Amino acid sequence: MIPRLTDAERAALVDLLPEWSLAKDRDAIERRFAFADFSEAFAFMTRVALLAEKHDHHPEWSNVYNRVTILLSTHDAGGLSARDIRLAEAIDGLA
Ligand code: HBI
Repeated sequence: MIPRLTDAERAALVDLLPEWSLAKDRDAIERRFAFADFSEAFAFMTRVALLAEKHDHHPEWSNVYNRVTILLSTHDAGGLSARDIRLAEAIDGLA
C-alpha cells in the first residue's frame, strides 16, 4: 500500500506546485494547459505519456482541441501520494 500525503506535505503543495490546484471532489491535484493548437497539445501529451511510463504512474486527463487537463492521484493509495508530486514536478519541467 502506498502512503497518502501527510497534512504537512499537502500544505507544502501551494509553494511546491503553484500551477496545480487541489481537485474539487476528490483527493487529487489538477492543472490545466492551453496550447497554440491541437498539434501542440497532442505533442505535449505524447511527452507526458513517456514521462508517465518512466514513472510507472499515469495521469487521468482530458484534451479538447488545444486544451489539456491533467489530474493526478494514486489508485494504490486511494488519493494523493508522493508519486503524484514527483510526476507533477516532472510535467512542470516540460511545460
Ligand atoms: N498510476 N495514477 C496511478 N496510480 C497508480 O496507483 C498506478 C499508476 N500507474 C501504474 C501503477 N499504479 C502500477 O504500480 C500498478 O499498480 C498498476
